[in-house]
Amino acid sequence: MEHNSETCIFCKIVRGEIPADIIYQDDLVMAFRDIQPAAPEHVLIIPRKHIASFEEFSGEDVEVAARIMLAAPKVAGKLGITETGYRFVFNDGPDALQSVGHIHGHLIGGTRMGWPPF
Ligand code: IU
Repeated sequence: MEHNSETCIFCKIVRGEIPADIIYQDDLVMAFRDIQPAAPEHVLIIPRKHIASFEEFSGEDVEVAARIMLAAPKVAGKLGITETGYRFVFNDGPDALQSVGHIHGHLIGGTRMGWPPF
């Protein structure tokens, strides 16, 4: 898994080196469409800062963590799924199948989902 901000694919998106379909951004977070959508609407919300996992969040990142959560309803509003609802999921570590080592929340919706996810 990627732990280096120089080569991290999501850091490249943050730096504008790789294009992305950006839905929302501010000074601390960015939200863009997943390239392999798992649902009719699938947006990733990430910190601009390279934070690999929940374990890497420190006390300095409280505002970043809050801003990720605050971005979710903004993104849902732009996607038009506020009323129908959505899921906001973080995969952290191997059992959760995290594949990109820059923490990201999957905001998915636009369809009726099932639970549990396995
Ligand atoms: P995961 O929870 O780490 O497995 O999620 C990684 C997601 O990043 C996955 O849904 C990919 O489709 C998505 N993604 C992307 O949107 N753009 C990319 O360049 C790469 C992965 I690499």
